[in-house]
Amino acid sequence: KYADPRDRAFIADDNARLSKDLDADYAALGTILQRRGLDIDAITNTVASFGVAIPSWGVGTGGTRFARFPGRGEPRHVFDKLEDCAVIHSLTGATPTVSLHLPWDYTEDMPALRQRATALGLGFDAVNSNTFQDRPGQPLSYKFGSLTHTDAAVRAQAIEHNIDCIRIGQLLGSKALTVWIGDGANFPGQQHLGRAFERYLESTAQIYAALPADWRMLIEHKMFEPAFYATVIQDWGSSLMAAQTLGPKAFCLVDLGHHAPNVNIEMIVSRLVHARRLGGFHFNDSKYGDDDLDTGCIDPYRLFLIFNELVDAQWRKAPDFQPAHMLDQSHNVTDPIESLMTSAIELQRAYAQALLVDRQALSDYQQGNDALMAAQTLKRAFTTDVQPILARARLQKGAAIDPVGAYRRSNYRNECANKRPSAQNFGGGIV
Ligand code: AOS
Ligand code: ZN
Ligand code: ZN
Ligand code: ZN
Repeated sequence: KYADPRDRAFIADDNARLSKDLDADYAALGTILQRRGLDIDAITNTVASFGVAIPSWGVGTGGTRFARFPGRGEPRHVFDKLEDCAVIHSLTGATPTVSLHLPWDYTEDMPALRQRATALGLGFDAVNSNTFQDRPGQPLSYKFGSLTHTDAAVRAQAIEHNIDCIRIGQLLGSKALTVWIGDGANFPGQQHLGRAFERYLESTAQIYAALPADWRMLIEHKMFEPAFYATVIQDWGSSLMAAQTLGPKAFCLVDLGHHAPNVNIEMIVSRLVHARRLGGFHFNDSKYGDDDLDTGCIDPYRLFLIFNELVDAQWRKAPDFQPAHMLDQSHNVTDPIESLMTSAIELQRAYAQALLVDRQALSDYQQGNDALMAAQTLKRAFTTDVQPILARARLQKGAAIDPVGAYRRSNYRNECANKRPSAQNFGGGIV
């Protein structure tokens, strides 16, 4: 039997089974935190205010470079994707926005898309341009690059597409453009490393010039893939140089999977905060490369350490600090809706844990070079089970205490399988 998981009454009904236990757990945790001088309700309210954007490409099965195994009832187009995003937000209360990818999400009637989003209680975060693949009928190919191509005509086409993305984003109420390019070289000598970067700066300057006053441009770096020898914007150094060259509306976007294994990402975050250029995140997790696994599924401590830097920046009132939170994942063996709900919650978990850090004590231990106690101060926060805080934050907002459980009970996926018979033409997701 199908029940609409966005229906408040359905969620309230589901919560009724669980609220008594939650009250007890919440009270117990409240007592523990009180002993540490922390007010649990204040933390719950702060966590409740956290939101992360759902990537439109994340609600379908992503696939790998080898194959894509479509799931049942996948979204057929951007309107279906919005419906799934609304389910995620209704059940978690943590995903009020959607990040679109163009042209994958292109529709003739953008105002209608915006209207539908508003009706569903959703807004739009950064729009992503796509010059890493050719679209059917496109005059010039990106096989050898886009914004950094040796041929000025290809660069012009890529610039034009990015400016189109800004125009479309404006129709949707979006306030940022995320630019990731696959440009680079597969062989030493294939490309002049310096000139390619110069061409990048020239091209992006033209995109930057088209940004509305209240917009940001987010530059996403990535170490490799598809360019396996040298990627033009391969690291945060190149990204920061580009942002600083372009101007105050350009910021760096950190996709967690875009670094070499073992790279200290929280340190990069700290540096970008210092430079006032931390623009936002593509959250995901990885063990090897750009794995795009569910956030927090491999290394939750690393995620916590990143949030520790973010909370520290808030605590210190770092200037120009308002990073966009977005997910960027590829779901191959799970129901994407379940993965995205779980990931949003993992972000809130890391945030809640970071809020528990005794910052004054940490600062004192750091000042006194007490390495052991400084490390323990972080560990103590990280090892606290904040589950009741997360569940209460959801309950307060009319979302589900147990989002995955409620989702499964609603039979939403089954309903989609009936309503969306041939979801074969789902766009994108392999990168
Ligand atoms: C590519 O590796 C990047 O993560 C981009 O953000 C990309 O646009 C997104 O993953 C969709 O493929
Ligand atoms: Zn990304
Ligand atoms: Zn990526
Ligand atoms: Zn990725």
